[in-house]
Amino acid sequence: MALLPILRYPDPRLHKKAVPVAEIDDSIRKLVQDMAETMYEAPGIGLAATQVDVHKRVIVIDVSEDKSRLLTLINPMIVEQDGEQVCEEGCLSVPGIYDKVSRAENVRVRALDVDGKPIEFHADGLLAVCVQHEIDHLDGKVFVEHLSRLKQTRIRNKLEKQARITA
Ligand code: GNR
Ligand code: NI
Repeated sequence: MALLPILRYPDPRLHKKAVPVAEIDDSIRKLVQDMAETMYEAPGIGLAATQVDVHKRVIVIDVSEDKSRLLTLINPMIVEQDGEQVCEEGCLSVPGIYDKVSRAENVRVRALDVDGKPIEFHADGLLAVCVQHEIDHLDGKVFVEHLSRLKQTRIRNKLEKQARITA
């Protein structure tokens, strides 16, 4: 197991589009384990491979209270969605920034689990938000891109300044 470094906005690598996983081999299983460890340690409720600079369609999520329900989704897709909810979001790649984002309230998700078995489930509430947030990462999109250009510029300036101080 290993903790992986998390890319920070505005790193251009956060905008790469991840490719589907063709075969779930040992390297993918190791990636999933390391991503789960990294997510729990952060701590966060989700992590996309893009955030650890691996551009493959792999996400891990755990929205349970006691962090006992790891969900691994490989090649995830939303096959149905409806409704709208607004949630205050944060992101491990955009530390210290929280803002409201509007997303679908209900989603139907199709993916492979870590054994390569096809799974399909319904999600609402926070789990639905998290799945949409993570699939956005795989498509190279960070949650701040749902905000106004003005807010994006302010966030970018703030994090660039912070990076200069901590460097
Ligand atoms: O830990 C996280 N919390 C969170 C809160 C509200 C909406 C989305 C998230 S995902 C985030 C972890 C992360 O950055 N995943 O990509
Ligand atoms: Ni995120």
